[in-house]
Amino acid sequence: MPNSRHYVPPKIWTWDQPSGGAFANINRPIAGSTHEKVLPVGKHPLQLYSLGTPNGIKVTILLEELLAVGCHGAEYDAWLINIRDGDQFGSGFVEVNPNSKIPALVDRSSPVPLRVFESGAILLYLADKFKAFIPRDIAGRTETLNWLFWQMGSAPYVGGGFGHFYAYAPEKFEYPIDRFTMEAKRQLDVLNRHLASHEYLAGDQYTIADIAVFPWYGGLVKGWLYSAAEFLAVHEYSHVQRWAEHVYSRPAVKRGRMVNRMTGDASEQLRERHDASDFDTKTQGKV
Ligand SMILES: N[C@@H](CCC(=O)N[C@@H](CS)C(=O)NCC(=O)O)C(=O)O
Repeated sequence: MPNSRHYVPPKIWTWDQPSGGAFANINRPIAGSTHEKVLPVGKHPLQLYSLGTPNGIKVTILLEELLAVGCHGAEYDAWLINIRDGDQFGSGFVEVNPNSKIPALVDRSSPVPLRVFESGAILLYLADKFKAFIPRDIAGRTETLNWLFWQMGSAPYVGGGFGHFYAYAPEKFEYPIDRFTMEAKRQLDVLNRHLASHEYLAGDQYTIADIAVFPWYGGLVKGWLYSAAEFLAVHEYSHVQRWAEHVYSRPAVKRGRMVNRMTGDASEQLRERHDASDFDTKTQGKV
């Protein structure tokens, strides 16, 4: 890789060299599929194609929460999309999500299957469909959507910005690390100030806003992301810590975090989920 201090951008950028760093092998400047691959379909109404990343587990946490409150229509098959192997560029996946990113959902409960992509859209779709984890009153719904969309717009600065340059880039560059650390800490402070006087993000009810925010910012303060807890001094965000602990105490959150997971403790990795009993019998240590 050329030294960034001496890099002069050419007139027109061309894709002619590996960019270096983690994920370089899957990064492409063009959309569309790279190979033919039909997606599998299981027995349940909802078919989820995903991976246990912060964006992926938002959806499995909500699905487990819905099942826990008795929404049987939320039964789902969760298929593994291994993004490091390029599964997101298979033709079947691209038909469900032209943006080639997990998570993607197909609702097959009506005669014409409905595709839903973008984790925020999936959370809102499921919450509306089952009338759960989203307040019915306009003020509560609006505040939930405020935080849901805040998360969708903010987290890319944490993942694609801070996490990329702090943990994944081929070298440590001070400029982007400074820039994105500043922004990640500012976002944590936004949450911390709000949670100082609110039990949950949208008020006194646990909603899809908490489910969207927890995997990213709960993950940061719990030290799960980028080995960055000390660097970001996450102990300073005591209200976020309190809230994250509270959200994580929910059994459905613990189950949702296990689905499609490929890293960490083997007993917490349920690579695919097709039945509620899979949590007891099909985790990595057991298969
Ligand atoms: N805004 C999207 C972001 C999804 C996303 O970035 N997914 C990542 C994994 S967390 C992915 O599939 N990356 C594969 C790739 O970039 O090729 C959402 O929230 O659904």
